Amino acid sequence: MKLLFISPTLITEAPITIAMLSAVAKEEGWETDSCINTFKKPLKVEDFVNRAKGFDIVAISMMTFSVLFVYKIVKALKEAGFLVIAGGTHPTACPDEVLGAGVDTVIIGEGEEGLREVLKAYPNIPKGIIERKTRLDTATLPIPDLDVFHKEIFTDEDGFIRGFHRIYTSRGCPGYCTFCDWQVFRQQFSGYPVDTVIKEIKMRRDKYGINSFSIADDCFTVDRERALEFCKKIKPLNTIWRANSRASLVDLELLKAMKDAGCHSMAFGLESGDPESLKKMVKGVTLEENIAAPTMAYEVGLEVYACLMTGFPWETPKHVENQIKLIHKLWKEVSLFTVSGALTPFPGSAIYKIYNKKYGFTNYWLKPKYQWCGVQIYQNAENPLAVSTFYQRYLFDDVYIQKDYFFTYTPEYKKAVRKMVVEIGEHNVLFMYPNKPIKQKLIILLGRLSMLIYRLFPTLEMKIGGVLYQLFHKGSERSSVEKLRNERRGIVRNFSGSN
Ligand code: B12
Ligand code: SF4
Repeated sequence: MKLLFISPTLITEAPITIAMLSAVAKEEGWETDSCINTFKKPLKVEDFVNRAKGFDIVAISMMTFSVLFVYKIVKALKEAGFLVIAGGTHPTACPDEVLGAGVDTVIIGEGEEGLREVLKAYPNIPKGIIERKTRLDTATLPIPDLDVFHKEIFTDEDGFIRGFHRIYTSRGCPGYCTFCDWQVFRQQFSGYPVDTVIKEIKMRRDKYGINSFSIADDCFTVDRERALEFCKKIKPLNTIWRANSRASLVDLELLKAMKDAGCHSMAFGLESGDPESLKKMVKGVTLEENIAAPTMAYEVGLEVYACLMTGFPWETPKHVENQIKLIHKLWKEVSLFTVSGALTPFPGSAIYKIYNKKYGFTNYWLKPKYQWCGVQIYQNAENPLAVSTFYQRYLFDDVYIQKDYFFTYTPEYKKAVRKMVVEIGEHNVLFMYPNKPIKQKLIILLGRLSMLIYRLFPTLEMKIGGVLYQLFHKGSERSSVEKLRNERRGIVRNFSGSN
């Protein structure tokens, strides 16, 4: 029996979720294959249907931001007579909608057990919604099946297979952040056995030559003892890695142990420099912790990345000023502030539930205007220059705020955000172009110019950029600044871990 996994939303890297599910299907005796939509080789609806020929079940993994396209694929697959199942963040948040689009079975939450149930029952698979009330035991999960991917679509010129550097040591996070879509794991943290993770890291290193890993856990340090055990066991491997955490969940001893074990950088979801905003978004951290954690990480020698968010409906220019103060406070300690972070109300988030009626964005994902709408608008586009301006790519992407995509903002607020955009840009060029002061100044100058053009003629620069991109780029190559940022952060084959 044959199962085809489809990942329909454009991506640059192998989505490891598919490998996790494929391993389970193989345990059940199924043959598996994958059809992933990549920027390198974008697919049309009919490509998915053609690829599905000869398979007994088609399994679709869905996020929110391109559902109209996904529903067209579902319709075409059903018209061609396939059995179609779906899971992922969007089906978990909107199961009835996905079922209504024609899918036979929707699996809510973690997919492994539901998938097993479907495969065991084949050909009489349970139709409708499958939901498990309890979280599964991660210790029982097989090692992801990376053979399910057609590696050439993810392989860079230097042989680096994008996505294979991303490793999971745990699932879930106990946080309640109101902007986060955490429905799949329902605030429950569960770690994989450390020995299993180490085995997987060794396998990926030996088989694929990966020497720099990215721990994709929502929050690596939730279980401090586990994190320390991981450090102890990864150290002898002499590999380098990076991880994400929350400012309230690290301490000096732990950060030192991480650094000593090969961790070269930490990303913190700081989100805000304003105490009121932190409270209202239920971040569970204080401003003091947001300052202390990156400072400690910097002091032990880790490179620090910081994620900031703006665009919360309660915010005023005062909140943005506090954000700018935080940027200045951590100017030296942070290497890179994320260039995205305008609030996107995903359907599984509390923010969506609280505000959708008030601001009229109920079911926005079903409208053409919001397709491909995620966090960074240029990231999700086939032709990034046609949908974003220079400043949104190089400084900060505030398009959802400037264009009142979801919420409505005052002119004063938008002005304050533009000020923040330049501050972030000025900070980040130091990291991106070290020892190149002229280039740094030029980028900021061009950024300011691009901002001005955008305000006066909102589509002009994108039209020119879009045409230039089509003329000079091969296929669907990504924006060069994105490539540079990845290289500087170590998402390449042979990264030394230093700057
Ligand atoms: C690592 C990660 C990335 C990586 C890799 C993404 C990838 N596709 O592999 C990168 C950095 C590239 C990335 C990019 C983006 N991401 Co991201 N990402 C994550 C993160 C942290 C982990 C994803 C993951 O692998 N989880 C582990 C697996 C086990 O969970 P899972 O994917 O949900 O899969 C389980 C179930 O959902 C279910 N399932 C999933 N698919 C299917 C299919 C079937 C058939 C079945 C039965 C079950 C099933 O079973 C799985 C196993 O239990 C999540 C947060 C999170 N905790 O999940 C955000 C998250 C998925 N990302 C999100 C977003 C918005 C994005 C971007 C749009 C951001 C952007 N543009 O700037 C892009 C989109 C890129 C893309 N096309 O995929 C949102 C999605 C929200 C939504 N409602 O759509 C999340 C949930 C973050 C959040 N909390 O808000 N991301
Ligand atoms: S944003 Fe991060 S800390 Fe907050 S709930 Fe989501 S994963 Fe947890």
